[in-house]
Amino acid sequence: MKKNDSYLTVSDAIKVFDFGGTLIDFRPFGNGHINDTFLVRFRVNGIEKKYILQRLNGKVFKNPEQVMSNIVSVTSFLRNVILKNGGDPDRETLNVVKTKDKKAYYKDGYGNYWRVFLFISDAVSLDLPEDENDFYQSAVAFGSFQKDLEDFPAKTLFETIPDFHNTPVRYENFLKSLEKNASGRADTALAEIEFVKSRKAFTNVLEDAFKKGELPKRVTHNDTKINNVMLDKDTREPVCVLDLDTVMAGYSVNDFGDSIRFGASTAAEDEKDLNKVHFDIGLFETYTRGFLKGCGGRLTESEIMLLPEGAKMMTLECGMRFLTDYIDGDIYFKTDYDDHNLVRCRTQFKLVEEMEQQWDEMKKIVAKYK
Ligand code: ADP
Ligand code: GN1
Ligand code: MG
Repeated sequence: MKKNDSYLTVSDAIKVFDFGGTLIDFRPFGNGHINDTFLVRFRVNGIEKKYILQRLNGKVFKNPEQVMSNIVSVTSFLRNVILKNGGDPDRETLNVVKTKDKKAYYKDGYGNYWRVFLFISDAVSLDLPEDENDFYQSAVAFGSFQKDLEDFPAKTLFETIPDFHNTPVRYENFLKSLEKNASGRADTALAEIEFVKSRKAFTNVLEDAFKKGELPKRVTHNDTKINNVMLDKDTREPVCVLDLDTVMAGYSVNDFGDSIRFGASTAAEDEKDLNKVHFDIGLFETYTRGFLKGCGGRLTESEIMLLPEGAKMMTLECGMRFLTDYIDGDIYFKTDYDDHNLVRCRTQFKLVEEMEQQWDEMKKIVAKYK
């Protein structure tokens, strides 16, 4: 956070919420690309209690009230499912801590939105799976998320970021950014721009399947990176799905696909050495197995057969979003250095290429699980 930003200080924001007890300390936390996240520690009756305080990214979320409304309704629904299953709802879903005047969030005088969740203890959020089982368990977690929200009416959710995973619309936006070239950087990304343009036809595949009735709209998470799930620190089994800002109606295959683009890679999303970046088909199969187990038979046969399309679509779309942001001048994703978004888009395109090379194999794998 820059010192001269017009922001309420974190310590002032903390005073607004109903923590009880005395503040021990707070510090920046996690590796999200969007919100500002802080770990806040309090002492309540001699016991240390941890919370997550977040300042929502107002550039990304134009209607924070709608974001919070979606989160409150989805987590209330999940609470009941967890209770029915004999689980611990304080740990297995996000829990909103209200402000002293009983609101789910606080809007400060600068227009920034703040919110607090109970901290999920004794659990880990990983930026890369440490072994295959971690990836498998994250798949079970996101699959179960589908199953647990099966009876939640998807239509009642606000579309908090319009066309978030509508790839043809993303493609049109990419062309508009290119036309504008606000950063003047388009010349430095000619090969990457060509890569996207030559895949225009593919961007329509899922929207077409939806129009043909082959792909239902369900409640989806829409940001299924492994660091958005918490695994138990000892058993490494799923505890809680986090980062519910983009819960909306969407395609299950995109939830599947976003995890693949991030976790079935042999390197980090921003690895500069492309020789280290490969699509790992073994991990693709591992995730397929875990996701479908978590879904518990809820996906239709045509959805299962479109899982490879979801993987390629989310990887291409995310690369295109990084490239668009690079051309726009880094206005959306947090970046640590000048070419960060360009580096990120290159890893995604490398993965897309390798998926294309192994397409028949991917299709064979999912067919085994129909
Ligand atoms: P962003 O949208 O910026 O990715 P997240 O909501 O994913 O923000 O939070 C960033 C990180 O903070 C997560 O990846 C996770 O490591 C950590 N985190 C978020 N909420 C919690 C929570 N309730 N308990 C423990 N850790 C959390
Ligand atoms: C953002 O917030 P975070 O870091 O979990 C982004 C995702 C991208 C991802 C790329 C709201 O996710 O869509 O896939 O970065 N979230 C939003 O790492 O745009
Ligand atoms: Mg996150």
